[in-house]
Amino acid sequence: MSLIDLSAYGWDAAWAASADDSARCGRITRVDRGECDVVTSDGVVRAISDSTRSQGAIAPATGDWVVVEPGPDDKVAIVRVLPRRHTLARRDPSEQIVDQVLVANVDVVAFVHGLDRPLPPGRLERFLVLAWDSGAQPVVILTKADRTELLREITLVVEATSPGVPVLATSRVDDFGIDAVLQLVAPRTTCALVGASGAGKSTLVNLLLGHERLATKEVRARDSKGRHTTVARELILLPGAGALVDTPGIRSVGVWADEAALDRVFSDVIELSANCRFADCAHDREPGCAVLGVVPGARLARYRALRQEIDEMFTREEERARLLSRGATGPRRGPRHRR
Ligand SMILES: Nc1nc2c(ncn2[C@@H]2O[C@H](COP(=O)(O)OP(=O)(O)O)[C@@H](O)[C@H]2O)c(=O)[nH]1
Ligand SMILES: [Mg+2]
Ligand SMILES: [Zn+2]
Repeated sequence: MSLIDLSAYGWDAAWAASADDSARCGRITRVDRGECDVVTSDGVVRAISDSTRSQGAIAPATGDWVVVEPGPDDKVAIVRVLPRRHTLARRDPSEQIVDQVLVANVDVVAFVHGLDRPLPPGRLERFLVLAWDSGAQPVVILTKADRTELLREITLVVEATSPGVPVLATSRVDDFGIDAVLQLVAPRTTCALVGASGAGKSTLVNLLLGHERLATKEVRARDSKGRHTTVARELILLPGAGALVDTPGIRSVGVWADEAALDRVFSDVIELSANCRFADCAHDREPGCAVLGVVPGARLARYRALRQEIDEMFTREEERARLLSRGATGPRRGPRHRR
């Protein structure tokens, strides 16, 4: 008799097929200090990553489905990470030349922003590139709607910056907009909340859970900066709905993505460029450019800068692949496609 129904966490026939019949499987709900919490059908167990046996290069991440075996003490050992579906990743802020998986097996990536502070469009675009690249559905959630009189205006600007991305607004006052957020977290799916510290992510989780389950802290009134209260990426099951992943504030958003993700974020540029006179138009000062003067210059400049960043990422990755081809381990992620 199992205590926990893993299908509520998204376990399905395809996951079962990718594991051994006899294997004991579970989902990582939290990673900290080199250990993980893994929810299995018998309950939550503490797990260590058995790096000698699991694929050396794959560090388990919150959201991963894993195979576990009995380990030392009362812990279990992670012996295999099942092949990931959609993965939210960024460029590793410390190593720079590799990606860092933030959340594995995610269906919806929600960028959360608090309306008590301005939203730099470049930051929104960077998050959206990562979100589109994950393969999950990107969403923008504007929290603290009670803190602005310009909700409609801001929403319109954000929508114009995020083609194809639903934009929701919420407030803890009267639970404004919470039902719409709940709709994003369908049963057996996983929704990750990402954004700056103090944006209101943990508050949102609490509102959705209907009780104070996570610690939130007052932001400093002086500058609206949040203090880091959420320290680990944590997967939480919403009764009757799906799973939410609360994350600590993300400061650096190094882009690690295919150009296709960039094209999604800047689909206005891509669509217009079909009418540029030259096929390789850089939308800089070329004659017959259909983008210049239509897309705001600042957005166009950010597009060019992100393109260059992605180009440099490929150069670094190709360099790394060359180095690795002489060594033992393979790349962490499948090959990417340069256009
Ligand atoms: N006025 C207002 N404050 C909010 C709202 N949601 C969150 N906050 C406050 O914003 C601060 C940061 O919230 P928290 O959920 O910890 O942010 P996190 O770092 O993204 O998890 C706390 O003081 C919350 O009480 C809201 O809808 N309206
Ligand atoms: Mg938090
Ligand atoms: Zn052009």
